[in-house]
Amino acid sequence: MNKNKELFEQSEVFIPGGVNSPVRAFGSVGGTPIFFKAGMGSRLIDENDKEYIDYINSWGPMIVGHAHPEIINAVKDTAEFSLSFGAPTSRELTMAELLVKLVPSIEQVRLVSSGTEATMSAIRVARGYTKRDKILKFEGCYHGHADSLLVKAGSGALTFGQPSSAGVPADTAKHTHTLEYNNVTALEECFKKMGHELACVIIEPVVGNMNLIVPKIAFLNKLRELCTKYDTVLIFDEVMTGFRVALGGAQSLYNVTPDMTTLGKVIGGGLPVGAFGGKKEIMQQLAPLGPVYQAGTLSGNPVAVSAGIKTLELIQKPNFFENLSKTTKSLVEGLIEAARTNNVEFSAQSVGGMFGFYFSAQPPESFEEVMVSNREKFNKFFHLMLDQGIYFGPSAFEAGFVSSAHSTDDINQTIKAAEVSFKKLK
Ligand code: KE4
Repeated sequence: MNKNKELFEQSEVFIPGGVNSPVRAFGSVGGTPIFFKAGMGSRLIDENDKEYIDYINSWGPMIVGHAHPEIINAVKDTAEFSLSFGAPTSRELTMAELLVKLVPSIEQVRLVSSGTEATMSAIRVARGYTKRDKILKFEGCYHGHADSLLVKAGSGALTFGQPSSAGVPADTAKHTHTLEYNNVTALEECFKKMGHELACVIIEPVVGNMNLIVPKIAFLNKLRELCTKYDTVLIFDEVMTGFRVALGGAQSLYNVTPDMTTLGKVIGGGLPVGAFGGKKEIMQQLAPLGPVYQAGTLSGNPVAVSAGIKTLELIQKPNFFENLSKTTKSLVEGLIEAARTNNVEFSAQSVGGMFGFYFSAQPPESFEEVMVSNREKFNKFFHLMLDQGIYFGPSAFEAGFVSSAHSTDDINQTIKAAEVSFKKLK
């Protein structure tokens, strides 16, 4: 009996859709979600004891691989002295100092328990600081599931073809304006029309939620220029790109300095940690100093922060990102070559430790272009690879992730499986 099927059917009785996050349900690729019971390094083991090479990495956090001994020990060493105090701890100070050191645009930072809390709080601070209500985001970008951000969102919201979610009052959504990503003209027109009304712009500086989309540098520069001109807070949502595309995040890659940054995923090392930070004068708006309220029972949780601190220590090792980028590039190049030799229309690209692949001749540069890539082929490829023990994200609208635990053998095994899959796809 396939335990995944059995567990999924039981889960559907007690949990909506059988999952605690929609993308996990395999809704857009079809088939039964895989229930995992263990991970180590680049590998996952499911409940049928089948082994997979993991390219989801828990959607980014597991950048040094699963069950890294030093992270497990850091968690154990902290947990044995209680799991939570609801009071300040020295570990939160260590984490804050680390984030300020590694992301120079962050002068002050507050820890929360998820990326959604980070972006939701950053928006509220920006609105409190500017005393403006309107916000601007980009179609296909996903910033978590706070009401004002579930407007033409990406990731699971896109996967299910519901870019704007039910349950979000029109009165809330009306303050959220959306533009096409990488469209400089639309940006200029929008600011000319409502720049002085915009509290903030929130953007994924490299998009990972409508598959991987790379920014045009002119677009990011124009965005920075306009936010400065109109006193609009520029928020880089680096929940996914932070400590994933480079040690200093996408802002260090493209040399564009935001006013605020949101973080998550890698900074928790697999445990629930998010963060938002930026200019001190903006962050001082926060209670207990200022009028913007924000709080959290488990914010800065010592056990979760210990996993994050250890992860951030490990990724600061010399050449960590050079090696991670090299491994990710070799995966992408191998996939492209395997598709080419089998005459399958395919493209792929990577930025640091994240990658995207598309059944279209070129990588998409906008939401519109993503929507025309061949989803049917993606879904077939996904399952052909899954059957061979290669676990890519179960959606054409997600990026993939490589860890420092992925070996040359893992990459070679993946490419071999891709050759078999492309042959069948032809
Ligand atoms: P969380 O609330 O899921 O921790 O973070 C929300 C978030 C915010 N900003 C960006 C750029 C993000 O990518 C995310 C979450 N990413 C998705 C993956 N596309 C999480 C996976 C899921 O929803 O299950």
